[in-house]
Parts: sequence; C-alpha cells; structure tokens
Amino acid sequence: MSRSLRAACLAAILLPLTCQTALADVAGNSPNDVRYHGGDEIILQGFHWNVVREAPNDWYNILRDKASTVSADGFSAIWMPVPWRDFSSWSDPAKGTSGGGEGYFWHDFNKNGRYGSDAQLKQAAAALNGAGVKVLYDVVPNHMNRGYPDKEINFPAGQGYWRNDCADPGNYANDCDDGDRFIGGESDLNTGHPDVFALFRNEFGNLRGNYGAGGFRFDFVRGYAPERVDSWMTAAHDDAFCVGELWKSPSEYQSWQWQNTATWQEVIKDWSDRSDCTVFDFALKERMQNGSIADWRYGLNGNPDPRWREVAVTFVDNHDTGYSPGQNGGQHHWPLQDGLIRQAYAYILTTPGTPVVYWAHMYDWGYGDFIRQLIQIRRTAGVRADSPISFHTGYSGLVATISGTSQTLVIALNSNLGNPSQVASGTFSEAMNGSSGAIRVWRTGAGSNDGSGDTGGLVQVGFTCNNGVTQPGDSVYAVGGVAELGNWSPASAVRLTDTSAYPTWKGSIGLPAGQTVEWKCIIRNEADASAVRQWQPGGNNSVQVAAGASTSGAF
Ligand code: 7SA
Ligand code: CA
Ligand code: CA
Repeated sequence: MSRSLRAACLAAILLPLTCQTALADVAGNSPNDVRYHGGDEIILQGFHWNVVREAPNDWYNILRDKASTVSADGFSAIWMPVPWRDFSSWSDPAKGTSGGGEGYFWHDFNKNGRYGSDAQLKQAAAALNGAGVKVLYDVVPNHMNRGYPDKEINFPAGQGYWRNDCADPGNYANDCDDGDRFIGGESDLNTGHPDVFALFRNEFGNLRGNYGAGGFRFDFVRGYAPERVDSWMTAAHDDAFCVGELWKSPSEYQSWQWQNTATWQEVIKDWSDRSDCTVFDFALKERMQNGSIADWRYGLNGNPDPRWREVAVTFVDNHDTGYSPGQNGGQHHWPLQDGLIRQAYAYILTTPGTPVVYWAHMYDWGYGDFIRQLIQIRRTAGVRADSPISFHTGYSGLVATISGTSQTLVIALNSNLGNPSQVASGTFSEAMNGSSGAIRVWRTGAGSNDGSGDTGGLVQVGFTCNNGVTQPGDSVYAVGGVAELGNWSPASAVRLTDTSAYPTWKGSIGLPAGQTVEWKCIIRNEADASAVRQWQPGGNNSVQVAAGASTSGAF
C-alpha cells in the first residue's frame, strides 16, 4: 500500500472498510465450469490418521476450539474427516499395520462416531464457518462396512445394490460397479443403482443443510465413475468446492486402457474434466517422490495451460502418504523425505493450484510459523489457482516466476540463483530467506523499494502483550500504523497466537524493514471484528523494524 494511500487510510480511520486488507472470498466455478470456489482457496487437512486414537471422541471439540486459530492462520477451508460412524477395527500382521474407526469403513450416516458426537460436529462446523473457514467433508461412496450389525442402512444382497450382485465379480466388464473395487470388492456399492445414487445425493444435501458443508473431498474415486460425482454435485451442492482423490498410477490401468500409456497429469485431468471437480495433484506428488526438485515443474499445477493448473489441489503429504503422530507413526505409504518438506511447502504455497496443508505439519511438528509466513506471502501477492508461472532453467534447483494479482514472486529452491533480476524485471524485495538460503522468495509491490523511502522487504518482529486477560471467544491482537498491522483498523489487526505464558500473548509479524512502526495491544472478539473489548491504555508502542527486533505493550 503506497504511503499516500496509507495517509488516506489514517485520515479515514472512521471508515475502516476503505482500508480493509482482508481479502474477500471469491466464489464461482472456473472458466471450464470446474468447482474450485473462485480459485482463491487455501485448505487445511483437519486431521491425521491417528486422531481417533490420540483424541478419542474429542476431535470435533478440538476443531471447534481451534476454529479462530485456523482462520487467523489464513486457511479459507478445512478438509474434515469422514462424518459417518465407523466402528471397524483391523490389523494386518504381515505389514504390522492396524487401524479402524477413521471413517473409511463406515457403516451408516449416523454422525456419532469416534471423532465425537453429532452435536459436537455441528458445533465444530458452526465455529469453523463462523470464523470464515469453509467445511469440506470427506465422503466415501465407493464402499461401506456391510457386515456391521446394527446399521441404519440396509441394502439386501442380490438386488443390484452391491458390486458382486450382478455377475462374476472378477469380470471387470460385467459387475455392478462403474469403477475399481476396494480390495476384495465385496464391500463395494453399485453407485449406478438409482437407490444407491439417491442415498448419497440425499446425504450430501443433508451435510449441506444441517452440517454446514461448503464442499466435499471424494474418496477412492478410482472406485466409481467421475460422471457420478458431477451428478451428485449438480443435484446436492452445485457451486460448492469439490476435490477427487484419484490415487492410481498409469501402470495400474488395464493394458487396453488409454491411461496405461498416459502421464499422471493426463489421467487426473481427465477425471476432473468428467467430474467438474478439482483433483489432488498426484502428478506433482509423484515428481516430489521420484524426481529432482527441478522436476516439480511437471506437476499439474505447473502446466503451461491455466485450464490445467487451476484444477490442481496440491499437497506435500496426507494421512495416507505421510506420517502421523501416534500408533505406528500412521500409514506413511509415500512420505516425502524430511529434508524437502520446507521446500515443498514453499513451492505449493507460492505457486498455482489450490494448496492443502497437512495438520501434523501445521500443528504438531513445528512448521506452523514457516507455513503461516508463506500463506501471508501468497495472500499478499494474490496468487490464485490459475496464476501464470514460468520456470527458469540454467540454474540449479528450482527457479520460477509467479504472477499474482497484486505482486510478482520469484522463488529459488535449492538453487544457486543470485538474485531475481537475473530472471525477472521489476524491483524486488526479499520476502523469505530460509533453510540457509535453500528457500528464497522475492516479491515486487508493497514493501519493495518503491521510492517512498521504504527500504523494502518484511522482517519478522517479535510481539508481546502482557496482562491480556480475556474471556472465551476473545483474543489479543496487535493493531498499528502499517498495512501489515491493519492500519489501525481492529478488523484487520493481527491475532497473537502464542498463549503458552498466558496472560502474556506473543506472536511473530512481518513488518517493512527500516520503518518506525507505532502500534497497540487490543482485546477483540475473534468472530465479531467490530467488538473491541479493550485498547491498551496510554501512548502507542513503537518499534524500529530491523532483523531480530521485538516490541511489547501491556494492559
Ligand atoms: O505404495 C504407495 C505408492 O508407491 C509409489 O511408489 C503407490 C504408487 O503407485 C507408487 O508409484 O501407491 C499405491 O498404493 C496406494 C496406497 O495403498 C494406493 C495407490 O492406488 C497405489 O498406486 O492408493 C489406494 O489406497 C489408498 C489408501 C486410498 C486410495 O484411494 C487408493 O487408490 N486412499 C483412500 C481410500 C481409503 C479407503 O476408503 C482409505 O483407506 C484412505 O485413507 C483414503 O485416503 O469385507 C471387507 C474387507 C475386505 O474387502 C478386505 O479384503 C479386507 O482386507 C475388509 C478388509 N479390508 C480392510 C483393509 O485390508 C485395511 O487395510 C479395511 C476394512 O480396513 C483397512 O483399510 C483401510 C486402509 O488401509 C486405509 O488406508 C481403510 C479402511 O479403514 O482406510 C484407509
Ligand atoms: Ca473462494
Ligand atoms: Ca467400486
């Protein structure tokens, strides 16, 4: 924000709306009518594999209480666990794995499962939606635990409801299933049967109407036709966000299927074309696993065509591929090597597609501050699912230029690139320099040396507010005289997230280097930004912004 506009904002202090820096949540489908909710989403995976064992029957309460933090961290949506109860329990002695109850082997749509009760789910969904975080439910229409005793869903055998009702289940062409089987196939539902189709259509409508669904994550989509998903979305929640999990390598397709000799990108893009949903970018995941960092450009989100980039949902790891706190370390079917996790988050959070952050990385394993900073860089630059991206070879590692709606970014990961002017024109300032130079991000625009005397670049400043005694639902925020502190508008103030020494509140906030910034502590309601309970008394706090600076105030 230029100095003149900043001055105008200060003068317009009584009209905070003119200085809102919070970005609106854009809705609507893509130009090809894919349900990507405006292409400006940043998603948190709101669970890991072991939460039903680490926090049995309490996970919905934890999500309810975490809602304002998830919002303050910059997420616009959360991928919720499967809401249907699953009392299964299994172990595979050969592989030394075990589990059950996570929702993927559900037995009916009753919501009183191992994540918490129906009422607690409603509370969590209300808190998240209230904090501006859309709720995306994981749904599993391919199969169910038909063997469970007192189910509320009963499809009798032999009437076409099940895959194996129609013909020889081994005969791919003649069974009641328009997709792959889940393991043996005896649990697979025939989603083409009108009653089965209606069962799920009605439940998706119920999740929308009564559980605040802002969209869905479709599980095991290899197991049923993509057209089925499009029909369900059209009938139950047409312009909501949807994403499909198509985790199936080309070599897993039959030799006579075109996918067998196609690329991972072509396989998942075809699924998106037929479902009109976004799709997890397993093309990028495969390159992260098997390629060099320069090869990450071959993910779907790096495709030269924006119509391809914009349907990618990028991720580093999830509850299947990655580790999880607790039993067996989770499933870790395809974990990214630790040494690339920061580079991978730097990549997906500064490039096109819709990024997803794994819960354990954000809140269990200490990557939170790093990811928060990257989310702020993405938001400030206005990077979208379809943003233009160009890759620069001739340097080691990965170097790319991304054109956001507000700023241009240059990223250099594990690279010997010296500075951005080698690959892009414009005046850049450093936005991030991490992992001993292995992760560098520069940007043009606000904060750069635009001749207004700003010396460009944001540095992290430690903020402390003492004696911040608050009521539930209220938090302590920092508000002050620069855009990064909301230009004195409480609605754009920055929530301090570290309450480990309550009633002392702490936080790290990026501020323009070289400036003297005035600010105050305030106590504000999290959900209602206009409800300011208390301003810090006395004069303003002041800080000279430089690397390692810190500043404090007290009520
Ligand atoms: O190997 C990793 C990769 O290495 C790379 O080098 C490879 C990649 O191709 C290669 O290039 O990826 C391969 O391996 C992946 C992981 O298995 C495969 C992928 O296709 C393949 O290429 O991914 C598949 O498996 C994932 C777990 C699925 C993918 O969609 C699927 O494509 N993920 C989602 C699906 C499910 C199931 O809903 C969830 O599974 C995931 O969390 C979700 O994200 O009577 C019933 C019955 C019998 O039918 C069975 O025979 C019997 O065994 C019961 C018993 N089944 C039990 C299972 O054996 C047991 O494992 C079942 C009741 O419980 C468990 O199943 C779990 C599953 O283990 C777990 O991951 C399931 C239900 O609780 O929940 C989860
Ligand atoms: Ca949106
Ligand atoms: Ca199936």
